[in-house]
Amino acid sequence: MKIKNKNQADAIELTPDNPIKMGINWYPGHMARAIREIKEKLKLVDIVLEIRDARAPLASGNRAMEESLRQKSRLILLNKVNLADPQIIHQWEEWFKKEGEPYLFLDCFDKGSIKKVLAMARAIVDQKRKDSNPDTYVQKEKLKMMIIGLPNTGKSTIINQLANRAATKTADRPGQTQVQQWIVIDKDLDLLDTPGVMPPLLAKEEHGLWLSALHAIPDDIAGEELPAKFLIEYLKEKKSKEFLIRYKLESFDLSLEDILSKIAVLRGCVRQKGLPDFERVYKLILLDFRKGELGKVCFGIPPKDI
Ligand SMILES: Nc1nc2c(ncn2[C@@H]2O[C@H](COP(=O)(O)OP(=O)(O)OP(=O)(O)O)[C@@H](O)[C@H]2O)c(=O)[nH]1
Ligand SMILES: [Mg+2]
Repeated sequence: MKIKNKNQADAIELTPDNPIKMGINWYPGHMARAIREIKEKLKLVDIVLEIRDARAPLASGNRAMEESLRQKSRLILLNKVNLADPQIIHQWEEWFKKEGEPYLFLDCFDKGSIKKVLAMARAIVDQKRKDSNPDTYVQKEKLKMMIIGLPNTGKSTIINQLANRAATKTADRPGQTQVQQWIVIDKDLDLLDTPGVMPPLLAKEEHGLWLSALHAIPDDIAGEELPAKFLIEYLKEKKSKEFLIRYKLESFDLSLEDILSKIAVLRGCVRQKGLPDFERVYKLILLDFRKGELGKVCFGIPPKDI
């Protein structure tokens, strides 16, 4: 696996012996059903909050939903911005502005951001009503919102933050929410939580690696080795200081194998006879990365030609 430029979608050179060539894909039958059920409920809601991961602003979208969503008011929420690289996020903000699509980068545990979500959603719904009925428009008090997005992007957590209580279950793994659930916040706000859904086919094969690293795709789909190796190459290229410090590495010039061996020794990941236990190292890297211990990241820069 060779990485040319980590900020670009075509970063990884695919080789015949690279299983990514087969495509990391996670689209079990229940997801097709979940997408169908989301589409059925669209007519019941005033606005869709589409939750993405701020660390992969396009790759964590869902092309399979685009056509249906075009008919609805939509607010794209790029969640977990506290784990994302601020410099690249700045470029994405410019890109979203140009696209003219309402969006907000947020850390949903921040109360101010959550208030902003509600204000933005209300403003979008009101504006649409005003535009379609300029003469008879009256502000709508009751708002119904559907929350959709890839698995593990923080949909249920955002609902709980909006509700200010544990109204729905959350977990730090994909696939927690299995069925749709209406949550009544107060007399003026109903929210529909939905199971996380993946697109049937990823736009780029590399997105499978990114989404596995971010844990939108479960580890038993992609395995841990490829996402962990991808992350090491990414962090080397990015010259992540946090990565060097965390694993006490003396330079970015070390080979992948040397880095894995050094981490194995440092963290005591050794089998009998002193052989390194790389499986444990892969797990450990993914765990550290997902907690934000390896620095702030963003996979992919905005496309130039759109
Ligand atoms: N750092 C950080 N973590 C977050 C944020 N939002 C959610 N999380 C964490 O992300 C994990 C997934 O949250 P959920 O709300 O269960 O995600 P979901 O999208 O409902 O997942 P599914 O139901 O599996 O589709 C949990 O461990 C949350 O604590 C955020 O803004 N920042
Ligand atoms: Mg959920």
